Amino acid sequence: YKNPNYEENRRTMVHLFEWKFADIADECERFLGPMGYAAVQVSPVQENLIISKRPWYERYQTMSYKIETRSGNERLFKQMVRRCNKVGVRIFVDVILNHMTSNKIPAIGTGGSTALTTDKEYPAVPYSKVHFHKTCALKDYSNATEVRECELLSLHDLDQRQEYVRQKMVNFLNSLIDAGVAGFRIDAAKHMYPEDLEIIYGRLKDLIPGQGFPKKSRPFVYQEVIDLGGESVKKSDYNKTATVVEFLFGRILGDAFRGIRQLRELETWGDSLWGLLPSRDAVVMIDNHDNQRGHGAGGSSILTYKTPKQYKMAVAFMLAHPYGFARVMSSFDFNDTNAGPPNDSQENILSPIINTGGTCTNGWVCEHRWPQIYNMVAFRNVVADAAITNWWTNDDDQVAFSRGNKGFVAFNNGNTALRRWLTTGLSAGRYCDVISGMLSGGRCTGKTIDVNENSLALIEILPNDLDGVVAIHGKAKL
Ligand code: ARE
Ligand code: CA
Repeated sequence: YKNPNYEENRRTMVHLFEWKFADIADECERFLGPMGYAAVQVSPVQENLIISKRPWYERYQTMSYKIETRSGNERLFKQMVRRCNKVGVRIFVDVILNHMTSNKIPAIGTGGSTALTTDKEYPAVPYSKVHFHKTCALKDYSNATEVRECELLSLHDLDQRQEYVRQKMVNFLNSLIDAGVAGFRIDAAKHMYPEDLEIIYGRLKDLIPGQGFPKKSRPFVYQEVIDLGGESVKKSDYNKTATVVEFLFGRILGDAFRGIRQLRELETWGDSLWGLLPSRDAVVMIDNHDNQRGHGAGGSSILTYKTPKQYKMAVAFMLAHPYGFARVMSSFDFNDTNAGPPNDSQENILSPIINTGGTCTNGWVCEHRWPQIYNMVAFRNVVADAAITNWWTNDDDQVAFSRGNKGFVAFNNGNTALRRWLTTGLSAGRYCDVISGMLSGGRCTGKTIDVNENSLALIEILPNDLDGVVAIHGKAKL
């Protein structure tokens, strides 16, 4: 379950947080496919509890496995998957297997299902009291049994040791595979036993060949196990056959680009001495839907779209560096950390509106449409598996490196100018910096960088430049 099933020459997934299925399908066709994105993570598709004022987190309160949420119904879901697969963009679904909603108010779901949560009765699955662990509050993360069997955030905790429960989950996941999805984010995996999850994964179907997957392809699985160290449950308990979301990644890079650490420290980035999972086992991001708003883990280290200069540098570093399976976050704008996505007076989610320049409005941030980000998605595709070479640092907050002879990137996170001849690894010629602009119709809309016969180029990044990074690669040569 460690192969993301990406199409050749695609390497980056984007989380279109709270997007509607129809909008995702449009986005695959008009933007993600052409720009080289590999996959979309969609918000939970399983029916959720309707909570007043529609906070984003209602989608983590499951009512049933019916595909019906504010993002759309089963028909729209299937259409989206088909349309995205057709343009080479895979769909990963965020699935909640750990728990069901526990809210007491008359529990009504987005698909019209009801539940009697005080009795743990969910007739639309159906689950009843016997399918859950006994109620206890999860308080002590040093006690592994409590982490697995007590209630996370007082959400009723399903018992995945039971055949009946497993089979309901397997059926749900297999129905998504039938629709053509390529994998799953396992929400709250830390709160389920890895051996139970293994059994569930083992019963999943192969991906369906009809939508472009080679025979015998297994679903990609990335498990949410927040492990910043010091707890009883560890990420290393989960990476035997599937991948894990590496939360140290965004915290450390957040600190680095906030200036709490120095960029020069990143010379060994990705090595086990950082305490990171092996690269092939790790899904990585700068921020996610939780920690961009103070939920989950990472706290004040986490960078988000709200500090764009540093954020773009951190995302560029993630995409320039070979470590991990990269995920780009795509947000809606918020001030209230509970607020859900932009919606109309009927509480229908609004569609993003695309400006002529390609950016989004109508309440959506669309980081994935920021040129500095999507041009680095292309960079990652171009440099592919080339190793890091020519690491350079001023021994402070300026660093640069090549990806073999395919790409070169430099960062200035300090207060002094970077103006220096650096080895790029690239062949001689004139290149277009894909951060300040891009190659468009044979012309460069940003800075040009000349690489001489010795592969050297004069690299200049001033402290007050709009972006603290420059990047060139073999497919942006003039
Ligand atoms: C909401 C309310 C709660 C209320 C609950 C039930 O906020 O007050 O008790 O509803 O009525 C999301 C939101 C929650 C929300 C929940 C359900 O973040 O606020 O609760 O949806 O609507 C731990 C878990 C990790 C989890 C984080 C949030 O280990 O799995 O907490 N992350 C996932 C998702 C979330 C989602 C859920 C799980 C639940 O990504 O979006 O919650 O489905 C340390 C530990 C971590 C711990 C972290 C925070 O770092 O190492 O393990 O993460 O602290 O406690
Ligand atoms: Ca559990």
